[in-house]
Amino acid sequence: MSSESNLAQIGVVGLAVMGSNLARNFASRGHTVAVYNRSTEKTTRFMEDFGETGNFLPAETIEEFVSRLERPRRAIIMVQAGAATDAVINQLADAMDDGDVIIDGGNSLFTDTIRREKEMAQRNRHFVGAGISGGEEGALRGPAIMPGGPKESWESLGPLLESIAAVAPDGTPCVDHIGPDGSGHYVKMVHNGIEYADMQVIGEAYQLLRFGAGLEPAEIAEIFAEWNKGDLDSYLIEITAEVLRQVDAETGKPLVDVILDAAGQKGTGRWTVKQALDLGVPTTAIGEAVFARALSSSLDQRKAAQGNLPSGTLAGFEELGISREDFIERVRKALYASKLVAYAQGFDEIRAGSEEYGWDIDRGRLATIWREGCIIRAAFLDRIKEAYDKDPALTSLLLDPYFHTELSDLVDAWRDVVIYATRQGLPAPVFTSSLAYYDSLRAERLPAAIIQSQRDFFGAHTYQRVDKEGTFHTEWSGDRSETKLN
Ligand code: NBP
Repeated sequence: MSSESNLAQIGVVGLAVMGSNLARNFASRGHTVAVYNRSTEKTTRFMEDFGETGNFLPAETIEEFVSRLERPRRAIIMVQAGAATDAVINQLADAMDDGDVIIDGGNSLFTDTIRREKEMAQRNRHFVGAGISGGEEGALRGPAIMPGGPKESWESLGPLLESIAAVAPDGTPCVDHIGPDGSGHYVKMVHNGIEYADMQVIGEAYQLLRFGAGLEPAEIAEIFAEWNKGDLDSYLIEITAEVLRQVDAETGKPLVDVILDAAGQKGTGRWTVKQALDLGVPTTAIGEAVFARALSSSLDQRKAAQGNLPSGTLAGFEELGISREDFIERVRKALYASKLVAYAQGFDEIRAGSEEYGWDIDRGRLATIWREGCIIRAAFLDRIKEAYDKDPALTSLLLDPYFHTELSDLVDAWRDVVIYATRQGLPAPVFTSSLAYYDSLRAERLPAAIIQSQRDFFGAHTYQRVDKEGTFHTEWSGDRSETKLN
């Protein structure tokens, strides 16, 4: 019910799926919510559909919308990332006053958020880039929220955001101030990168069970449902079991068999990898997952190659000499180990970003707010939280004593599965590259010494020695003597 007399505690701009669900979530917690959308039809439809379910104040112009907010005004933008978000921020800033707060809840690139916060600070507007995860359902019932921006804004926004956020099993709301300026959108970006890797490893496990062990989707659904009761307990495993049970009404086939196997992407996975490249963080699991989606969508190339490239001699499942039950369990372990690598790498990228941009992100607290509401919610985030709480400077999650013990139990099966996948000609890029990452991390010597020699050979790029301080160059095209340069 709208009323001219009251003012709204919060406003939502953008009434597509995310904005309308978020507005409904705020209203369901007893807040009065001003709502505005560029095209008025959406606002009208929103009021027709949901106007009676809460206290909404609809507006037809930005000025009217702003006039309906109590001070300091707080407006959350849920529109397309990029130019649309910039346009709305500027319209709001024009209509608002000093000290008002503009929150961008979309999937904005964190460097845009850094720029926008600076621009808004010059105009005495508080700007908060808040990563919001959980999709449509999360927005409506309780998302995980990752706000950056000034600490003062968090003080005024915190209680409002806590009221709509998901709640972890121990009662903690899944929202926390991540750090200054773009840190909220940065961690949301990495969250999405981890999500790409998590989805891909589940896909790889499915592929091995389906085409390696020859199981039907409904049987794999039961296996995933079982896995969901143990270490792999997570939203993504849970929904995959549901997906695999789904039968296409038109053909009677498992739905997964009639869906085109070309994965889409909107960009946050790609951003995570680009940023990782810029910071020199080896997020190989996320990178492979992004490339796996790109490869799946290269339909012309795939069509040209299907049945057309030599496979070499492949081993059938039976020739592997293990029982189906044993294979299933090894795939579970390989999935768990690869997933650990993906999360460890994602948290490494968060530490690197935090250092680069001076954000001081607490990784334990971040793991806390990913335990509910968001797409990567998983039981083992409790363990990640404990690991960073125990040692905030942990070099790699894989070195935490709990995960170290888990890995001792997983690594043999992981190696076996990578061998089996290769012998069967079934692609498992994240399983495989994560194992290579793991072995690289634990190796005493890497072939990088060869690379350093090559670089010195053709480009005089110099090298360091293991046995003495300094920088050295060998006269490769001369007498091959070594010079110490400093
Ligand atoms: P969309 O990303 O599809 O954006 C649609 C909204 O943007 C509409 O309200 C549209 O208004 C508005 N808009 C556009 Br387009 N250009 C505009 C402009 N120049 N000025 C004002 N408004 C403009 O909506 P969504 O899927 O609800 O997502 C909203 C945000 O949340 C996005 O940043 C998205 O990445 C993020 N997000 C989405 C999900 C998800 O699961 N979908 C999850 C997490 C985050 P109109 O009606 O007048 O065209």
